[in-house]
Amino acid sequence: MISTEQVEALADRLHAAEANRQDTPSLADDHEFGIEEAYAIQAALIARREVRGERAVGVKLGFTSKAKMAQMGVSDVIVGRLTDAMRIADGADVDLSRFIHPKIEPEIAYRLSRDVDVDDPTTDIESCVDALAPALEIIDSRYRDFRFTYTDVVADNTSASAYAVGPWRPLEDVSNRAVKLRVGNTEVVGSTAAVLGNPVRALHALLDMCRRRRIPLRAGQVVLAGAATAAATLTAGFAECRVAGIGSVSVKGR
Ligand code: OOG
Repeated sequence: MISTEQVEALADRLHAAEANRQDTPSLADDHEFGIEEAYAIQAALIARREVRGERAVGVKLGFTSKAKMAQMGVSDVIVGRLTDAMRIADGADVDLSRFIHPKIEPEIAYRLSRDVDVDDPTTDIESCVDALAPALEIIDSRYRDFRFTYTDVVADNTSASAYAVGPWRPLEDVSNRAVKLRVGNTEVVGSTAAVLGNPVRALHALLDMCRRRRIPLRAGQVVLAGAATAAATLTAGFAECRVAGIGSVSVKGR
């Protein structure tokens, strides 16, 4: 158990790591805290971003695929928050010096068409989305060597750092589409089925977590359903996520 003061102090530590692009050891090395407190640290981190003038624009899921679970040794779905400062336009340059050790992941994004009443047990989350798109997420753990525990990564806003969304399109079944992540000369191939069997299931997992963690979901927000493959190191040059039948989205590392 940690005190409210410690929650704030640990949020300061993660916030400074991000601001100074200087990694920090796992919080779990010298603090014992549970998942509730981890989400409290995450909320305190987001509050610091809001004080800086940033605005919540969506949420992201993590560890919705076995490849990611195996890569990071964590086996429970997690949720983090996206702000407007994390948004990169499709095709835009991304300055790599703003990160510590960025990695990139191919994803499916959903768009919320209305506010979601997370407290209503009859809420039909699928009826609250109106579009989907290919997406790229840049993760940049604030922890040294991406070494963290389940509670650490939740506290660190699930490594959220930046994201880009391709052209939105009407909803359709995307349960088994080939996914190609290209970063420079490296190519990683996977399937949307890696995301909980069907990315739409990520929406259901999200609703459940937002209910428990008091995270609001608002019209217009973006939901990143989680990586369909293991993450790749983000290097200078072209990076692209292409999903069969859905299209592509890219960024350019500089
Ligand atoms: C945590 C974030 C994982 C995903 O899509 O599974 C994630 C990390 O690996 O640093 O975003």
